[in-house]
Amino acid sequence: MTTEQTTGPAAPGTPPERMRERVAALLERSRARSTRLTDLDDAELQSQHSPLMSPLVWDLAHIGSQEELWLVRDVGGREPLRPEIDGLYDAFQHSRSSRVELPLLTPAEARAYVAEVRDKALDALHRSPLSGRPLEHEGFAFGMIVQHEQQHDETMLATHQLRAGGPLLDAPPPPRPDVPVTDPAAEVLVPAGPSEMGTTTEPWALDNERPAHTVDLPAYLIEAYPVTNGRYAEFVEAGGYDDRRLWTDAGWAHRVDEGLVAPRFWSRDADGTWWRRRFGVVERVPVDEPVVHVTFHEAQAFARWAGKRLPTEAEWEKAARFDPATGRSRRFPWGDDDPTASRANLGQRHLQPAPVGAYPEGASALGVHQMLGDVWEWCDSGWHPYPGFRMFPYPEYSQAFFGGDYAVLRGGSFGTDPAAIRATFRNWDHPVRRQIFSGFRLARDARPGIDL
Ligand code: AVJ
Ligand code: FE
Repeated sequence: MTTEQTTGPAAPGTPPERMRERVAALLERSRARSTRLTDLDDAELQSQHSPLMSPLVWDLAHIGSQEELWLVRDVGGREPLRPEIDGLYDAFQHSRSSRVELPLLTPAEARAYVAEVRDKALDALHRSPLSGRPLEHEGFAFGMIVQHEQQHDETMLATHQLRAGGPLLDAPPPPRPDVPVTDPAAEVLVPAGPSEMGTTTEPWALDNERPAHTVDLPAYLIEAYPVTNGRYAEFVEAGGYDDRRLWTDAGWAHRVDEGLVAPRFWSRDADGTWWRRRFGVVERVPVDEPVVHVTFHEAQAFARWAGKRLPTEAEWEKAARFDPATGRSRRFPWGDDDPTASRANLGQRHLQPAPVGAYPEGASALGVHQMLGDVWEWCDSGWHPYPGFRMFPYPEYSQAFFGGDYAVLRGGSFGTDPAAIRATFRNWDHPVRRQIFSGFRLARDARPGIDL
C-alpha cells in the first residue's frame, strides 16, 4: 500500500480494489497529519488561539463526527456511537468563536473517539462495493471524508500560524528554482475561444465543481507567477495602503476599520527592513516568495496599483487546465497524473510557499507556473453555482454559501493536501479574511493590435 505524500484524488476509472487501497492510504495519511497537528498539551488544544478559529480539539472531534456521519452511519449502516455529541460538532450550530465555551470532548476523549470511528469506517470501506448508489460510486463518500479531514488539517495549520509562542512544527525549506526568475511579472497570453470548466467525470469532485460546461472567453493575459513579497513590498512602500483611489468602497472601509498597513504577520523595523512571523519563527520577508496572508481587498488594491486586475475564476481555470494543442482541459496543470514533489508545493511538506520558478515541471500547457500549491489565489468572482448544479450530498457544504459575501480562491496552498486539490477545485471565503494561506496573481484584457 502506498502512503507516499503526493498521491492525489482517485482518477476516473479506478477499479474498486485499487480504489480501496487508495482510500485506505489517504485516510491513514490524513490521520497522521491530524495527529501531528494535535500532538500538543491539553492547554494548547483547548484554548482559543484566535476568535477566527476553533480550539484545535474541536477540529479533531469534528473530523471524527463527519466521518461517523457519512462513513459509519450512512455507508456502514451502523447506529450512532455517541449521538449526544452530534450538536457540539455541527459547524452550523456554533460559531467558531463560541466553540471554546462548549462542553467539548477532552483531548483524550476526542482521540479515542476518532480512533473508534476510524475502525468502523475501514470496516465500511471493505464492505462497500464502491459502486451502485451515488454516495458509494467510485468511493465518493470516502473521498469526500478524506478531503474534509485534510481541509480541517489546513484550518488547524492556520490556527498554528495564529498561535503565539515559539515553534511547534518543523519542515525542510521548499526547493529554489534552478534558473532564477528574471521577470516575476512575466505574462502569458491566453487565446480567445471555448474551453471546458468544471468536471463531470472526476470521481471525488465536490458538487460545486460540477457539471463540466463550456465557457468562451475573449483573449487575456495572466501572469506566469503569483505576486511576490518583493513586488508587494513596493506597493506598500509606494503608499498603496493610503491611496484611497486604489481601493473599492468595501475594501477601503475594511482597511480603515482594521488599520491594515501590510500583510498579516509582517512588521517593519527602524531600518525599514520587513520581517514576518511564520509558525513561531521571525525571519526576513523573502522577496521571491509569493505573498501570503492578504485579503481579497488588498489583492484588488495591488492589482489596481499595478494597472491590472485579478483574474476571474473562469480565466484562472482556463490558464491552469487548457491545452491549446488538443483543445482539452486537464485534471492538473501539468497533465492528468498525480501531483509529485517536483510539480507542486502541497501537503505541508514545507511550512511556506516556494520561491517563484521553483516548479517548472508543474507549469500548465500554456506556461503558467505554480497554479496548484504555494498560495490560494483570490479570483475576481463571487461564490455561485455552475449552470446545472445539483446539491450533493448535503446543502451545508456549498449551497448554503452561494450568493453570500464571498470571493473564490483557487489552486490550494503549501498547506493543502494533494488529495484535496485539482485544477477544478473551488474554495471561497469572505473578502476580508487573511488568516488563510491566501495570495493572488494578476491578469488583464488583451488589447487588439498591441497584445494580439
Ligand atoms: C470549503 C474551505 C470553505 O473550511 O469552511 C470544512 C470546507 N466544509 N467542513 C471550510 C469545509 C465543512 C470549507 N471551505
Ligand atoms: Fe467541517
